[in-house]
Amino acid sequence: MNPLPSEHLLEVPASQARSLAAAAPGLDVAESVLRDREHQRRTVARMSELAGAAFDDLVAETHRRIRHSGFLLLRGLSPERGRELLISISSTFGELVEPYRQPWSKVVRHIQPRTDRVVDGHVLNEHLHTDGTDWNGPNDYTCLFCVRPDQNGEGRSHLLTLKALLDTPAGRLRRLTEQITGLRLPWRIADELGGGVHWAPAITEGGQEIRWLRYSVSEAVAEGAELDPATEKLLAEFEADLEECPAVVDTVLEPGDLLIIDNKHCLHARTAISDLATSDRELLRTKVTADGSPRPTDGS
Ligand SMILES: O=C(O)CCC(=O)C(=O)O
Ligand SMILES: [Fe+2]
Repeated sequence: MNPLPSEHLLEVPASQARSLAAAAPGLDVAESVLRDREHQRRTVARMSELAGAAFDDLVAETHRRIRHSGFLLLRGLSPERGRELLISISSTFGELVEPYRQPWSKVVRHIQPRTDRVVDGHVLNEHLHTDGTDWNGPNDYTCLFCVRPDQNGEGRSHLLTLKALLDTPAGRLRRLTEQITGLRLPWRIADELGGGVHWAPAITEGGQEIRWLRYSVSEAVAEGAELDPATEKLLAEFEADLEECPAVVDTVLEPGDLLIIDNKHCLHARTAISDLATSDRELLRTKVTADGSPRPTDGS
């Protein structure tokens, strides 16, 4: 486990953060208008107009830095303006997507321990995973804005880039990673997106992209998709060994941190929280599909 390497940290100067916070009230970030890609584009343009170089330079630097790094932590933004900052910055990466279209589903999701999804006594997000594994076309970016960390220092963030995983020194995890690469697996698609099973590899041939949450494969198998016992064993071992990978980065999000994750090139998780009901931890999350990239329901 490693502390956050400097290549993944972008410290926002206080003056820049002040300009962005001052511009935020000028944006319309009501949930009701957020599904409209044109509105998202206008929000970016408006932020650029109001904050000027403070926004344009930050966005340019963020895009430049994340291109090869897998994830980037922007530190020093105003925690009081999380919603506006998250929306305006993440919309520069593409469309903010929310394909469930249910009364409970939101473009900007509040992530709180008491509503985290628990399966077999474990919160799903405690396992290193990528997002959108139950969509045909997973999102390209996941953006997490920290409003408040857990009061006991739990719920630390873990990150593992695909590059670091593929560079794992010879050993069991290396072998499992090689075995899994290119292997077509069944993924259970969310009922809200049409249900059924979508076949795709967890790691594409040549190690270009990763899609990983063992639960989505297990759900496809429960649904009748056929997977031989040797592959099921391989997936269980891969899941367990990932957590032990020496390249995992461990860090705690602070109020005003914006973590941008390249969802096809980096796994993420949070560590366990002992009392889900009383934890103060609160994040805001967007999922982004890059313009021109497969949409959540493409190919169904
Ligand atoms: O709580 C976290 O830090 C991670 C949340 C997460 O994985 C998600 O919302 O997809
Ligand atoms: Fe996630």
